[in-house]
Amino acid sequence: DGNELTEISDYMKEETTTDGNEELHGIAEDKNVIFISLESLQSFVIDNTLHGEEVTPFLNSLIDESYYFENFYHQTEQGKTSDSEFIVENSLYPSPRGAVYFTHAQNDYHSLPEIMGENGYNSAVFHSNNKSFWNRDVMYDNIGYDHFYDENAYEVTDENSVGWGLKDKDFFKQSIKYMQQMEEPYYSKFITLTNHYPFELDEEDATIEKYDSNSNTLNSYFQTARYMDESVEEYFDYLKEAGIYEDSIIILMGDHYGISDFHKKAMMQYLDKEEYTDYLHVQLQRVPFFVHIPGQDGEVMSKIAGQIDVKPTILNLLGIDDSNDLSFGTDLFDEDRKDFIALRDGSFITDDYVYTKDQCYNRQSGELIDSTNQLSGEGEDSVCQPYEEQVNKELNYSDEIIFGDLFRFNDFENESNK
Ligand code: GP9
Ligand code: MN
Repeated sequence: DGNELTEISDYMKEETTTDGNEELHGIAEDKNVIFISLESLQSFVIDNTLHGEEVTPFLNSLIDESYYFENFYHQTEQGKTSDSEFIVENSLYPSPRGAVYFTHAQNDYHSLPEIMGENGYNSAVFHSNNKSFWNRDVMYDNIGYDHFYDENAYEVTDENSVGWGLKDKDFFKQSIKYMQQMEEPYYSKFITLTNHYPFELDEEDATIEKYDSNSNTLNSYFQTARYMDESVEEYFDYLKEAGIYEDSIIILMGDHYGISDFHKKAMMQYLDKEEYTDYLHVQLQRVPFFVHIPGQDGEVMSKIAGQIDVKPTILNLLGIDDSNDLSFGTDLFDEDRKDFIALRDGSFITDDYVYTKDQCYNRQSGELIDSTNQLSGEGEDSVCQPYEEQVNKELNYSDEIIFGDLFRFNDFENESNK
């Protein structure tokens, strides 16, 4: 039966259900939602330079006209891009191992495309890869996407592809004709590809010099990140030309890290750090998150945030009542928010602390406050400990929902779920 769900949904109502920011509630009502997944883009390149040049000039310029979240963390695990999609669509955590998109694609979910569909939205995903990669075709169908423009929808040639497939600039260019056919309002998700490990790029597409370090990966990363930045700029121009721009909110998000801790030395060199600490590693899990609403001024948002919060944030902007939803995230514009961001490995970030590998750090300074290994004697608890318990509880609850397919016991339409 669904008794397990009662405890979990009580927890969610208590901890994560908020009314949402009132001022912004419904501000994007009936507007199209264009979501752009920025492959492997980490925040450390945003507003940063290489050889005296901005790495991502276009995205940097967007900071002035968007809500830009500078302390936004990815929460993915082995399912990489598909995990980021899963988190955004469901406001649940991904699986501790494997990819939910493969292991639990047939579960009952109450996903973003489904909820938006109930509220008059058409939905589509645009991504030029084999449709069954990450089992996307099966999962998308289950969670209510109306259409998937996969590799077959694109003209892919030797000239217009590199690395994993169609170059991002060609991808966006070829997508516009499909968007113009979509009935408004729509929710469309675009998944970029060029800035993917091992960050290959044709010479003619490179507009910034490579970095010079012992890591070819990091050296090339800046070039493909710049290429992606330019592709997004071109896409914005297409949207303006097609008259779509003014009627749409555009959300951009990095899906997960691109540079692993295998490249410590090169990263330390680029960031000018003496040491690659576990604290630094957690801070490098920040990915860019932009919300662009036409007619709204920009603002840099410094509060901690994560992918888990995207779903309730979008629903609030659209004015869709999600009080019956079950999610672990909260509206990012609401002051009254849950006060931690959990990473899938149990590390977490709060306003004051960063916790990882049994160590509790001051978030601002990076100084080690205490380490569980050193604490001894009665009553001597880490300041991180209360959070540690709640983080583990929450991650376990999410696993229970997914592994037990618990949402099949919940009727999200029913008022009694409140
Ligand atoms: C593949 C693309 C990249 O379709 O989404 O996948 P990733 O390796 O980043 O999960
Ligand atoms: Mn990815």
